[in-house]
Amino acid sequence: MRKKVTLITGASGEIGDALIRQLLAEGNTNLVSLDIRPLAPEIANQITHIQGDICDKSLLARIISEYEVDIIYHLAALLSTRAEFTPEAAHKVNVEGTLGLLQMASDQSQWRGKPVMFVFPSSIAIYGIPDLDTKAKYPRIREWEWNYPRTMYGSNKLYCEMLGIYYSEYFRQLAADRPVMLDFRSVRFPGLISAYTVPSGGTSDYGPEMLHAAAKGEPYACFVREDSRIPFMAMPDALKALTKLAAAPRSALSRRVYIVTSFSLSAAEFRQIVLKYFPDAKITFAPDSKRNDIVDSWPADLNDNDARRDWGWMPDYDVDRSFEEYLVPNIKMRYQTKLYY
Ligand code: AKB
Repeated sequence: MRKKVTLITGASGEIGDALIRQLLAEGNTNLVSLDIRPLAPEIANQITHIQGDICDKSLLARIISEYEVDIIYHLAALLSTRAEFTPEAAHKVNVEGTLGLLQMASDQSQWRGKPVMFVFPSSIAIYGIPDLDTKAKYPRIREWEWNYPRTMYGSNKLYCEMLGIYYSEYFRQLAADRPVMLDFRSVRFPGLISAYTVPSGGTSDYGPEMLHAAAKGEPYACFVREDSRIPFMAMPDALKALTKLAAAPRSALSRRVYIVTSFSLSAAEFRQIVLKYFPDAKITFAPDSKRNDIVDSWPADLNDNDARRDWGWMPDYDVDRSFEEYLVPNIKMRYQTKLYY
């Protein structure tokens, strides 16, 4: 008998690392992780880790031969700024990697006669608003509005949402016997902020970078204008969204892709909050017009009513609580103890 497991891809990334720590703390021992990089040393011996490429089909076949994969948290991705420098490589990881995993989950669902749950973090990057006037006219965007991404990463995420819906609803739609299909569920995240990791390769990174630089006592030149505004969320709420959506009964869900959000800040407001906790921080603005254009095309705020109504989504951390109780104390501790990972 194969052991029933939860598979986490992108396990060494910002969300993956935090999710594994939370699942372990909750006593979940049936975890298998996959990443091109090793796991952080503190968790490496608590979970079966497979180091390899998400696009390696033989690796996925090996996982299936050893384990009955019940839930997949597919977190592996190349983020928006990095993807602009290597668009084809991003497409390979973000789209081909996801397609391979969807095919694997689809086969598994048929084999065992029960849907594999496929949980997928999508992003605010799937939106593309043409200009700042339009951005001001649509201050809280819904799931179906402005789905015109401008980046390779945003396009990849939007297409993968559609692939997930296809494999859950329409796969083999012309066949006489409809197979058991996977159960795809996705949340569109705003910019995420973790107290423990600085993201790399994203375009919403100026928020977390500003905060981490201040905590380390380093100067920071913010790469967007002071008025640039997007929504953000603290990492514990991101984990809550993923696990709560996974736990929701299928019958409660009216969509497969939901917006979730927490608070919206301009870069100037973000700086003000950081200065409240780190009054000596040296934060200046040196906008990079190209990266700023990407941020300008993302919504100022999101409307997550559907998630609230269908599966009781509600962030635990508003802006004050995020900084006061989660970000600032943990970041201070992290840099004081030099516990970097
Ligand atoms: C990025 O900036 O690419 C990500 C995202 C908004 O999905 N943080």
